[in-house]
Amino acid sequence: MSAFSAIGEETDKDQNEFTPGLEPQPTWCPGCGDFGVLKALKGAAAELGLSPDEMLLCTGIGCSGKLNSYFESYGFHTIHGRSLPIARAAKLANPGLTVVAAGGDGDGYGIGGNHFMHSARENHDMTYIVFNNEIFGLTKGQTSPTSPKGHKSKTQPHGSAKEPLRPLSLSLTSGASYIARTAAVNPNQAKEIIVEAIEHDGFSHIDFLTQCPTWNKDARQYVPYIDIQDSDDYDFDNTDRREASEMMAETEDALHEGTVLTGRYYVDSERPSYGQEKRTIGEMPEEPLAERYFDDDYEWERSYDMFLDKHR
Ligand SMILES: Cc1ncc(C[n+]2csc(CCOP(=O)(O)OP(=O)(O)O)c2C)c(N)n1
Ligand code: SF4
Ligand SMILES: [Mg+2]
Repeated sequence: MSAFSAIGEETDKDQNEFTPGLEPQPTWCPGCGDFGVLKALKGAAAELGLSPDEMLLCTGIGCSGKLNSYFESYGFHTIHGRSLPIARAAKLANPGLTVVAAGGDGDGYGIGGNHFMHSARENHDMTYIVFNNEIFGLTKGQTSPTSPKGHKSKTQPHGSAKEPLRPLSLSLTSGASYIARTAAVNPNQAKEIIVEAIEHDGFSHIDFLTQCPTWNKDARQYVPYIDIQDSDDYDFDNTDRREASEMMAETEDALHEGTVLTGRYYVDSERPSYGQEKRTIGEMPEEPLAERYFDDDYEWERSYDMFLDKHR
């Protein structure tokens, strides 16, 4: 068993392609849910037949942000809350790349919340994984946007007086076209969801419940969970916006009452991604922008000259 298989067994040999040659030991604490995300992402990349040079993984800052140190692909460990704008720029410059952005609940729903909303609204073709452990892990357990009301921490010693943010509902109203919730305690479901999210052409958001046994002592908060697609109790059409919205609200209410629901909440395969919209109006390069540097025949358009021509 490698250092990366703390949760679940290694089943697919090809996953090892995504383990860095110079294998850095993860500095995550024993039992941390982040191992489950790494395991699921490696499994998904292998199942999709991707190779490390076809992928870009952009991460934010936090324990979650360390993901790309342990995942072999192109990587960009960005600044706090800023993985999405970097990921978007890379996707626009090189449309053939499979782009995954990842970060924590503080990173993505707090300081980076604005980027989350607008990346979803614009339907950029990428997968965004948010490690939701309901606290700031790296900085030692402060209250985060998803901490439940009443949650005690060093920053809220008498218990948080704030209602938590509702990530699934926010994602839907912002415009994400694939929305799912999974949990590190089930890397198999998580892997399947990541596969679907990467295959989806548009902005895919995965709210990934990850336990933090060090700073959020209720580390088994995500066990047991229910898969809404496998349960007869939840019959809804996840291509219908209104039904998806109701299912999300029920899920978000249930979480803090101790019932953990996971699954695919919304899938809109009809809506064109941002890249597709840009291609339609002739504003999207077919080849990676970087190739222009090697193309002797390429006629550079100077934006300053274009500006002058337009206003002469
Ligand atoms: C601009 C900026 N503000 C604050 C910090 C300090 N900081 C580092 S990680 C972090 C929060 C991490 O929480 P989360 O995003 O939930 O990730 P986790 O560690 O829980 O995976 C903060 C506030 C920072 N690095 N940069
Ligand atoms: S502090 Fe929490 S989130 Fe960070 S590595 Fe340890 S268990 Fe994981
Ligand atoms: Mg966190």
